[in-house]
Amino acid sequence: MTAEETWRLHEIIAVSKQIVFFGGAGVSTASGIPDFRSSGGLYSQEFQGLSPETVLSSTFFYLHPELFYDFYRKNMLFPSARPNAAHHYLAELEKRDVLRGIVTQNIDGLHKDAGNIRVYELHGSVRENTCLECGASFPSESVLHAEGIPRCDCGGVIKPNVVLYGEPLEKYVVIGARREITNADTLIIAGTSLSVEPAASFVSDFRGKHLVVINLDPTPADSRADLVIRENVADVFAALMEMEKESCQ
Ligand code: CNA
Repeated sequence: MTAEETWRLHEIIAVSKQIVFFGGAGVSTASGIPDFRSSGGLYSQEFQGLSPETVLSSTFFYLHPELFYDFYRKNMLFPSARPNAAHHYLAELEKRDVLRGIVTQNIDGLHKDAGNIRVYELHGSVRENTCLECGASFPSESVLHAEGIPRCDCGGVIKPNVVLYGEPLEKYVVIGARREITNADTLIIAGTSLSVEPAASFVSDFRGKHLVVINLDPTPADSRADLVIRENVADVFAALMEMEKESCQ
């Protein structure tokens, strides 16, 4: 990343009062959680000849819960993952009251761990799990440490509150997320291929002044952006934090 890019991003953030961050799996790769579509991502692997999209579908969950959980525990739960510089920088922006909210496709809960409160988790969270029979709630540890299919005391199957392929997004989360994007003066899109719908299309609600894309690979939003940075998003925000610290001294 050039110093010019960091400076330009700093300038955009400095003149913005209503920033929204729209992120995806690439925000958490620096925390050790693989994404789907990068070369080392989950889509480059196969699970008993099945694609992750098939295994993570609602149909597969109900037809083959044991296989679903085998995949899910190995590939979607990362109990030791911690927020990286990108999560921490965004928590700082919310404290400064210039970040309206985070709209994320991630299910790892790391934005909340970093201290952000206004987080719209479009695809749910691995941290919340519900018994399909009685509605009781469970933490991710109950799923992680169960043998086979995790079950409630009532005998019901426990399901993670994540949006599986084939399931609709939560209406109230979508309404909140789209309202934030529509009212933002700056939208920062990062760590997402913008290929999962309907989430990806929400960025076209943006009517504000500055559109920034930070992503290792090209995205469909690049052509509309004022600033495109093709770097590791954690490195970008770490450099920005450093620059802002130095300029305060
Ligand atoms: P994706 O389709 O895998 O795309 C990730 C994008 O991020 C790619 O374009 C990469 O080039 C880019 N990228 C990867 N690492 C970095 C990095 N360090 N800095 C900058 N860019 C990077 O993932 P999307 O989020 O676009 O797809 C949405 C899916 C992925 C959602 O359904 C998620 O639930 C799902 N997912 C979430 C997690 C998580 O919660 N951490 C992990 C894996 C998949």
